[in-house]
Amino acid sequence: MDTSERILRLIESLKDFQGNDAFLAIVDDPSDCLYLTNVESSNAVIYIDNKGSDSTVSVYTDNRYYEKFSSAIRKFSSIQVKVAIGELPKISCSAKPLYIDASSMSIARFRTICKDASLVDYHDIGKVLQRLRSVKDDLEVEKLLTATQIADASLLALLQKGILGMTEIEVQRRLDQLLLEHGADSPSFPTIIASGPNASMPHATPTDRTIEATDLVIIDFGASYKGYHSDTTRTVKASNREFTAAEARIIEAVLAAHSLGVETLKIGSIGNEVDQAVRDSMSADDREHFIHSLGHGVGLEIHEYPFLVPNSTDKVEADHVATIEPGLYFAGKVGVRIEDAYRVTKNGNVRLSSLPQVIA
Ligand SMILES: [Mn+2]
Repeated sequence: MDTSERILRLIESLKDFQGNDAFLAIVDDPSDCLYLTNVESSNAVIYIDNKGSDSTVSVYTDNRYYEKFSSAIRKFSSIQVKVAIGELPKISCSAKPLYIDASSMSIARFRTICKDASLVDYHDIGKVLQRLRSVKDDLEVEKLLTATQIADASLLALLQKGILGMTEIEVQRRLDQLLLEHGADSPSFPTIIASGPNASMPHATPTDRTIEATDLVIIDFGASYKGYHSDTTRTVKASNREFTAAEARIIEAVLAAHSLGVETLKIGSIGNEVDQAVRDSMSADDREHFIHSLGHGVGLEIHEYPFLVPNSTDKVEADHVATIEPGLYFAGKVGVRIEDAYRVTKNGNVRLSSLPQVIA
């Protein structure tokens, strides 16, 4: 999809938002601006001034990005967009409803923009933007798939050389290096390497602990590629040995929970229901050891709509891409997590990674 089509789709969604076609929407979340313009920047504010079928769209940035935005926007086929530098224009908000993403815009910026901020009421369009971005077009899926393939190949290369005797930090650095060598722009997020007893902490930071032959090691990592993120977790043996009976039991339980999550992730399912179904499928004992939420959408941000977490009312739609990542953690002993991202299709969903879920 041409990115200018995305702006038009946003305008249509904003008209539906409150059934009002006169509004001023201001978008300043960096991922939203990237989504709408295809330009990565640290300073962009998009004004959409709408009245009926008449839309004036302006991107405000600074000299560092002016040329990039101008050339991206020259290619727009379906809408006129103006690029400008300098101070953000002040607006009077009495004429039209003001639409902003309240979780993105700072109070400082709000006060800069609004002539009389103390009198201004606003309407939060955060969810409108999140939902628009959550449905991935083919180009986006392609980038997510490439990011995932880079991650797959990097993990296999890491494990081929082995990780026994290295510290967690050394493994983290090597995997990050492999991600770059395989074509990632950067890791998606700080790579998690949690070995042995450290693996019972779901978001452990890598330490200088040396990986031992009897360890299970949680590797949670991803590649960022052209703005899109992959997110995968595997729990691997540090040496060439059989799983112990206790490890095998935990892995089977996590795999069963994962499969149940995959079955439940389909068009029309609700975030909290997917999470709850997985929790309900576990034994009462295991349930105590599943200490985080089930999954999340992934795209321009590593965690985005739809959230598969308790209390989430997010509704799963076709072409959502979301992770399923159940885990079981036994404090000070062991942890197992298996995570993959799935694209929701009309027949269910399709896994993006081609790594085996348990690496023998
Ligand atoms: Mn994740």
